Amino acid sequence: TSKEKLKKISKAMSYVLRHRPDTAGLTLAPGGWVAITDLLEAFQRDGKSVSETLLMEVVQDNDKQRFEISDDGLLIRARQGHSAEVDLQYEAAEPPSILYHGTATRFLDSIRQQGLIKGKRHHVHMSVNQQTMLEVAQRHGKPVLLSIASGEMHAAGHQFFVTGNDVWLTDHVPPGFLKVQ
Ligand code: HQG
Repeated sequence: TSKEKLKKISKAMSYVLRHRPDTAGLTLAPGGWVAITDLLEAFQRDGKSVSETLLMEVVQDNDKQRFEISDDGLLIRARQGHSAEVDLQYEAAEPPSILYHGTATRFLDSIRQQGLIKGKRHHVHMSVNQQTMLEVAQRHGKPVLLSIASGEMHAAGHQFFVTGNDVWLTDHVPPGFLKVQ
């Protein structure tokens, strides 16, 4: 299957599983899960025919491993990036001492004042991988990398969560824990 086709389906899945399950007549169960058969039926109603094999190809080939299949193979969810109201049920975890966040230079003044805010998403997204974060940054403009004193934040009582694809999540990063690289 062509990369473009897989990407198009991945985007449609992200839209439903992260932001607007209602547009597909779906509800996210706790954890963000929906039945794979329900998702496939929703696509079919919408005139997009996606087979289960193709869906699995999207999940497996996905560059960022955005989607996760439940252990019993029946359910699917997006690992992170949601704006829809849902409890992803991630357990709090101790972060590495430094994490990175990629952003655009045009946001720096505001970030220096407010810190990193989650906006419409549930969390601020961070990673140990600087390259990944620079790629995220490029979506917004001239990229800049911020380092976050996540170890100090954790010691100060801030909660962190880690997803199955190594994205670290937290509610807010106050300016005092940030450094422009
Ligand atoms: C910035 C993608 C002004 C923040 C990626 C970012 C990621 C502020 C933008 C995931 C700010 C929000 C999330 C403040 C933060 N003032 N701007 N106080 N605080 N910002 O897209 O982190 O490909 O909601 O720096 O891989 O870019 O979709 O967040 O530039 O993991 O799977 O506001 O989305 O994943 O943008 O990206 P976003 P993000 P997918």
